[in-house]
Amino acid sequence: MAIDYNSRIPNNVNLSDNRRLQRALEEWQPKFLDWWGDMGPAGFQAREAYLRTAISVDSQGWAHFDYVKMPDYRWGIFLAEPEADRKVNFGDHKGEAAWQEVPGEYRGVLRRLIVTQGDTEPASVEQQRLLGQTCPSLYDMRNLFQVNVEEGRHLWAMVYLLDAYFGRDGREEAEALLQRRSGDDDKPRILGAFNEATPDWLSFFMFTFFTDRDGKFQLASLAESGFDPLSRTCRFMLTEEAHHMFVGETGISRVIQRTCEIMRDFKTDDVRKHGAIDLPTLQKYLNFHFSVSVDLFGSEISTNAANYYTMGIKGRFDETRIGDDHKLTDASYKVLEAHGDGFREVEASALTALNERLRDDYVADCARGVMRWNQIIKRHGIDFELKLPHRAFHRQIGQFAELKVSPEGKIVSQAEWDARHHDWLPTEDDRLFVISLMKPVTEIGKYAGWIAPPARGINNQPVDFEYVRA
Ligand code: BYC
Repeated sequence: MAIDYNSRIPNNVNLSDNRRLQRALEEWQPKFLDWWGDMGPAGFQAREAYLRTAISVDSQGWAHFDYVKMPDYRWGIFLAEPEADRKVNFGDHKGEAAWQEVPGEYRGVLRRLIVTQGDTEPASVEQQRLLGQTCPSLYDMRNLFQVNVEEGRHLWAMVYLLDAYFGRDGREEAEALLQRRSGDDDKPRILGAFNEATPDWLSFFMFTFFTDRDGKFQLASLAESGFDPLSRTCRFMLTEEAHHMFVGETGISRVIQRTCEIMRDFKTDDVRKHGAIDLPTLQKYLNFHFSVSVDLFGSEISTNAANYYTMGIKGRFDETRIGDDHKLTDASYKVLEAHGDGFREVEASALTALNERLRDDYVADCARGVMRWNQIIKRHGIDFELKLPHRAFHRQIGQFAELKVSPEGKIVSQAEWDARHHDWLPTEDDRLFVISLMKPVTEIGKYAGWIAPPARGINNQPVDFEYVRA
């Protein structure tokens, strides 16, 4: 489906046929650009970056690469192709035709979910705002900007839904999405992880691996929605999300690669003095980012999640591939509960356990990535394994938030936590050390000493391509 690039807002939703919506979005556009100017990548707005833009939503058309100054990026509204005769595939309305309009009784709930999803997008741009100034290479700088402009587009995707389907309330929410600020005491972003700082590139790679992966699973569940415009929007967003996780996974792989090379070449574990990041520090960053990201799935037992499902608004990951009744009224699902100084599995209602089920899918996906990282370590003959911490470790949300739990999954006393948490989470010293490595490298084809160059460039370009130019 071709995208109309001639209008002020590129789109494939026939915006020019809907004057009211077009006006609402054209009024929001300059406010978005002001926000981008204030909160987007600091210091690089006039530079030309080699970015990918969608020119149509089919598999060939959306990967068009060219140099662009970020403020000139064509943010727009792109929905995946409609599926003929699509149905609501789960919950009380299973089998009914998918909704093209918001069902009146679900208006509030849907708006809330769309706002929560939308809020994460500008939040991540705000969190990453200063990273361009310490990039390890032009290749990495370009990847950062690609992620940033696409998060901006994901905000557009949610604002489109708010403006198109939620009238005045939707317009107010669209404004509020540009008012909240990541980490702000008075008007913070909605979800915890999006108020954490991303002060260095190690944090950025961990964020794009762990937190963008939450995006993958949340978007995939919303892509199952009976509200068809939400489903189509999320399906297209998922194609962009894949690149963000690639940036995270390969970013950490390259850090590990460099660390292992130094360990091997200098026959030492003390790689810090050679300007690399030691594996135990990587483990601590991993522990932190995994734990704040598993929080994003909400409480283990959630009536909200049960309601979203029963209403047909938010499904499971790969809902239509699961072989059950897609109603779950009598089904159960295993969840963990604290028992002694550890945990045991108990049966819970499958409906209220839906957050936990999605978290299970997420944890399994993370584990596959960690396994690939460990293969790099193994290939270097080094006896060290990165591990995902126990899911109850360092939680702020849900039933484990009250507990102190070690990464191995042992419930510990406050005193033991106080004595040991420096071994489990990055300390001030660790953070200062990582930040001390963050010196910008902007010469074409050069890479910072703490990270290996990528195996290949973007869009078949060489690794010494001028990915960002003056
Ligand atoms: N922080 O029943 P509960 C992405 C609130 S990432 C703060 O436990 P529920 C991206 C919850 O709102 C994907 N508050 O949870 C990645 C509720 O508040 P109220 C983002 C939290 O509702 C990288 C209360 O606690 N998309 O795209 O079942 C870069 C009890 O709720 C948190 C979505 O999240 C938290 N971590 O599920 C860029 C999808 N967790 O109602 C982008 C839309 C829970 O009592 N959101 N609370 O005031 C949802 O589906 C659900 O809102 C949640 C929570 C899964 C987040």
